[in-house]
Amino acid sequence: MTDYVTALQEAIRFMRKHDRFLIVTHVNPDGDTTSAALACALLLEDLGKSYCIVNEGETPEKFSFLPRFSSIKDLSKDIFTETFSHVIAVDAADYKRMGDVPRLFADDVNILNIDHHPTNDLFGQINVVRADAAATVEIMFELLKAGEFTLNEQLAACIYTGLLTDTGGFRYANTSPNVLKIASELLGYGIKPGELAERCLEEITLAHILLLRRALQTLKITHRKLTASLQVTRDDMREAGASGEDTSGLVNYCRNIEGVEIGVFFHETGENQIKVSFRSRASADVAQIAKELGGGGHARAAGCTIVGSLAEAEAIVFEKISEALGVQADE
Ligand SMILES: [Mn+2]
Repeated sequence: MTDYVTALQEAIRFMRKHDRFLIVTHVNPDGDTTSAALACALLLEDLGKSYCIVNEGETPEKFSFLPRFSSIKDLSKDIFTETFSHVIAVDAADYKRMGDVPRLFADDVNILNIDHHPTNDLFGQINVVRADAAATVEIMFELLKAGEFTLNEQLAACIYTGLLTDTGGFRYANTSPNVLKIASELLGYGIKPGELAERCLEEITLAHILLLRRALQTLKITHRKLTASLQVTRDDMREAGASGEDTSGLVNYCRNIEGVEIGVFFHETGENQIKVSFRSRASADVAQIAKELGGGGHARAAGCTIVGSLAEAEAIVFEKISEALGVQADE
């Protein structure tokens, strides 16, 4: 058996053996981590186990159609009276990605780490990590098969949603034969692909558009037109009535410009705190750039947080991009 198949078996043993679990999604949760957590919850229910799903903050309302969504807790708002010895982390590339949630961990904690990020540092006691999986839900599907769980419409909706969001609607380079094979099987369980795509990918909030209007005023084309970037300040967020969720997708406008290799989005999330999102088109490894700045991700999509002003963050990021592309920012 390969290490991966062995790890899947260990994960199933872990879920069968213990009774109560903490399922953790990553900070700024997306469709994949949320869907993977809910799929995990459904599998645990199937085994007669109890669980608590926690994110360090809010989980986007747009995923509220998913089964058990209302059971996801917000560490910053909800009250917790217990600690957990058995933790399942989904779609978190490293320990830091769980944010403040580890404060709920017991001293004797055992972590099952299920993830598909190439930058995953194997922080669990059990690590089910496959970097060539398109999404963590793809691994959840393999776990479900390996454990001989029964697939149903609710599980199918979770897994399909994670695939849909992490492949950008089956468009990104990670859309493998396996992804489409799984999607095809899931459609046999009565889920509605048009409705799911509408909810996850098409529908945008008014705040998002108002924020885009402001962000576009900051558009910068640098590095011989190979880089495009946008910025959003806390004032922009306030005036657009936007929450963090409304910034999602803004970075794609940069990357989508003809000829641009790297798209960058700078988001001032606090005093001297800048969240930076990267997207690349074909060759630049933005995971490497993000990792050098204390973040992580995938070759085509990555992110990090920089301490400093917007201007300082821009200078640091542009320098890293110059090194990666071999082109000065002002050329
Ligand atoms: Mn993912």
